[in-house]
Amino acid sequence: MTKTVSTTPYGDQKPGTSGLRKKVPVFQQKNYAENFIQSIFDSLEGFAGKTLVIGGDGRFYNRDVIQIAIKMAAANGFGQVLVGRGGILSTPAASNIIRKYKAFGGIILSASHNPGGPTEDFGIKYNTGNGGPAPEKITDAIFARTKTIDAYKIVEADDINLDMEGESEIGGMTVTVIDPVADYAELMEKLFDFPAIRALISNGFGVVFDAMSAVTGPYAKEIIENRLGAPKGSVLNFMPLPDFGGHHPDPNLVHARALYEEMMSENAPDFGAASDGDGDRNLIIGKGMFVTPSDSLAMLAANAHLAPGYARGLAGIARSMPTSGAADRVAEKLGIGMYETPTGWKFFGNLLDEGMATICGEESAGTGSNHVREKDGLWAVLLWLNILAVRGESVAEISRQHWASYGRNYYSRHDYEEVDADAANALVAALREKLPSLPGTSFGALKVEAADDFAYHDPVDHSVSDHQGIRILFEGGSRIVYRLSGTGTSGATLRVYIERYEPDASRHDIETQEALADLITLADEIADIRTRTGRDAPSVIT
Ligand code: G16
Repeated sequence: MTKTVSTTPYGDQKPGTSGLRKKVPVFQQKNYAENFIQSIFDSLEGFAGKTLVIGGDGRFYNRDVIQIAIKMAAANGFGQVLVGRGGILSTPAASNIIRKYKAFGGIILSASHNPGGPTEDFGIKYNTGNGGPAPEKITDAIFARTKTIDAYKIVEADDINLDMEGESEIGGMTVTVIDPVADYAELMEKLFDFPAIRALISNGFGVVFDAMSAVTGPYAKEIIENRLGAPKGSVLNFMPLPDFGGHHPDPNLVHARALYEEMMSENAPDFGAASDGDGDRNLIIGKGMFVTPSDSLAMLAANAHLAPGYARGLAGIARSMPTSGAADRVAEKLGIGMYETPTGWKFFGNLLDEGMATICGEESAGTGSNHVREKDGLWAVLLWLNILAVRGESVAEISRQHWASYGRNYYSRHDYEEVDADAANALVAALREKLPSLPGTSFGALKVEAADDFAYHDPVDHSVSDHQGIRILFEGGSRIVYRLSGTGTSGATLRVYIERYEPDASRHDIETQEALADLITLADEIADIRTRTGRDAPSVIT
């Protein structure tokens, strides 16, 4: 039976860079999740009788909100829900399911790389029929609706058994519990040369993949161990846990430190990788060689034609603005389009749908292609393995050769997490005011060529997104970029992105922080970071 429940609005349901992310106790407030889900449905049109995909990264509160979302979908008139067994669907797998089964859209429950548990983070995001995150036009409409909502619809029914595959019916709607891995594994097998990767591994090439007790465990077990023949135990932390074992499922050099140390050790395997909470980010480390996400994008783009799915070449490459310019040099050499978008995978959607870009990437450990409309951690791992199998060289050799032919973009991101939001906003406002006075100014050997607040003009739908990050561009290709994160759940996170281009191959072996030292000092000086945030050093350096 469908009932309409009266509710009152919450004022804080503005979706950020990737959906609504809050602490679990916030989501547990009366009608909080229901209000947001109903606001999603109220912002969409024409879904009666259509299919909705629902799944999440298995974190604490996942199962509860899945049951709510199913009952609300039924009450709102969807014809079918496809839900992953156990409530599990990685973000890229959900994107694939939406596309493959021509669903109207999908609800993905995740707070990505943020920690999980009763007092940690949770999130809800809506993806459209192309499989990608809803564009700003829709997230703005959802937010507007959350501010006026006065009722939501839900059917009164027993919970669905999420642990058994098969069909059932709820309030006149069909619910199909599906295998979360099968369709995704099949897609990967189409894109990559599995026999070549299998041969590489059977010849003793060592692979280790850390699933960080998050969603990619079942996917990596099936693909890397079962289908590609890596020895049992190659996939670490493969059981998705509601609290990720108490860790941050964030595949960076801080939270995947153990993997990094293993890869830098004398007996390291040939290839180490990790993915995040919901399976869309990746970390790539060769024996003795960490590959930055920006470099990984450039190297994957330069070598993608070696994988069957990309044998015909790329139409174009897209990267978020703060991502290093390494990929731009590859696009230039290949004579293909290069697009610079704001942070947020949603901005790649139009470029992918229009066939303008084939591969996209972000400094925040996201890489992906037109095979789905989300970034895809395991996809990046498999493309690397395919390239390694064909080239027969190590990650370190491929990286060095890449720098020798294109030059090296030294790159680092410094994060100041959970700083006072007012202080962070004041810092950005002060920088904005300074912008007109900066061009032409010299700081030691560094001369400012241009300085602006990045605005994106979407070449497809002509929408404009302003205030996407402060850029200070120096002569010679160095850059400092400042922006506030849109994914945090408490206070503000200031991100400072620092980049220097080094064409000279004899200078490609400098430690990154050392290579960037003058820019790092200057970044603090120009924005007055220490004084304004009260912090002596960044909380995370990647
Ligand atoms: C999300 C977005 C990415 C973005 C990242 C960091 O990733 O999908 O496009 O680069 O957040 O955003 P911010 O710098 O605003 O924190 P994920 O993996 O968290 O879904």
